[in-house]
Amino acid sequence: MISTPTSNVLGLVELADSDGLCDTYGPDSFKDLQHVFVDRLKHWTRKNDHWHMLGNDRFCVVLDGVSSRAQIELAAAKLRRVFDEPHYVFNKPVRMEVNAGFANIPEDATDTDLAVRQASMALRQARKSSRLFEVYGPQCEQQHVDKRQLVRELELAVEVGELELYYQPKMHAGYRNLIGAEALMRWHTKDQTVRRPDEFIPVAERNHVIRPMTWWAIKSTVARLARWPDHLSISVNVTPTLLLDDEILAVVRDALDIYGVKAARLTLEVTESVMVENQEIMLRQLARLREEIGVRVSIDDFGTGFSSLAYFRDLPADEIKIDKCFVIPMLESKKDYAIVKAVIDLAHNFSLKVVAEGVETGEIAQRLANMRCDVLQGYAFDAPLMIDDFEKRYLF
Ligand code: G
Ligand code: G
Ligand code: MN
Repeated sequence: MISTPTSNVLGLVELADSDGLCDTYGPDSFKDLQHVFVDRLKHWTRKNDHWHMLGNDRFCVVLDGVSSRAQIELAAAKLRRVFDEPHYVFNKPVRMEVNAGFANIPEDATDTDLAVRQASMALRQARKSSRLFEVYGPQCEQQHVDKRQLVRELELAVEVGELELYYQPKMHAGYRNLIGAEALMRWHTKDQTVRRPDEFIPVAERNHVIRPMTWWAIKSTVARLARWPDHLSISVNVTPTLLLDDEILAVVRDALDIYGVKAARLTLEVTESVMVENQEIMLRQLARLREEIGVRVSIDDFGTGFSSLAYFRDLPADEIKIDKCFVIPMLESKKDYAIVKAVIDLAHNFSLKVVAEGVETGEIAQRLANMRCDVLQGYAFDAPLMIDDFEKRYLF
């Protein structure tokens, strides 16, 4: 007897934009939608297919006897038909969009783990390009980290305490004594790697998770200040869009109250991009933080944005930080030197303190001091340090 090898395809189907549906229709109606989603998928499958749910919102199915691209397309066409019919919520039609990813299960496979991973990559690709489905192929591999996955990991990281603040010393330019530190976030992941902010802050900023992360950073900074001598201050980075959120006033005020820390010891660093969008609201919020609470405000990465000088006149800030891209080459590049000099003079004319970041050599430190720069930060003194190292070296 000749046995015809039957190969199979594994499919993952997901309800598109389930967050949006839940927001629009509320959790109860959304539960109904999820039931409809599963019912329709059951209707889509055939007798010999095996299916189960992966979590709440993913339907995983082994399509029996399907292997060629043409067969997958037929299955997908039926999937489209099944979901074409709107579902009615309170007499209003709701169109349920789905995305699907398919991958072949090799004949000699002992489990479906690989196929699930590949189908998942294909699904991600389909979601990204807003297509009904995608079949796994090399093009799916080129995807970077799944952003949603990263956001989920970050949420967890905040909860289980995988985030840490490193501290980089800020030195008085003239006397070279410690005046404080900048708190810089690091993520110590389960697999023992230390991830830098560039790897996760931009993603966090496009998601709600930046809020709990920043509130945590502010509280930790204030708690740290409570243990440090009174004359030291700490700067913490705040994503400009969080200024649009009134909660920041309460978070800062409560932290200072709880730990009994003087407001002026806390500096909030916001990037110059604050001046670009929603300028008025953000400036007003900075003014409130300074005037009502009394924290210091520092404009970070100064010189890299595109703001006009007009705002400078009424800038609710205490300090500006010259971006390291001007400081690092300032001795080789006349133009960068001129920018550094111009920024220092401009700031002083408006009674703002100036911090130079990216001070990598003693020579640059000396030149900046001669130019009357107020505060220095950079590898010439130290890189951002783990808290124990920082305190051992500078404090206790
Ligand atoms: O040390 P460094 O590579 O860590 O930091 C890179 C950039 O990441 C900094 O310029 C800073 O703007 C940003 N950053 C570091 N820590 C934080 C943080 O706690 N919150 C926000 N919003 N940005 C941070
Ligand atoms: O938020 P802000 O842009 O101020 O963060 C400072 C960034 O600059 C951090 O990523 C920090 O690790 C980095 N940094 C600090 N000192 C130096 C330095 O001397 N040289 C360089 N290249 N980077 C520095
Ligand atoms: Mn900063």
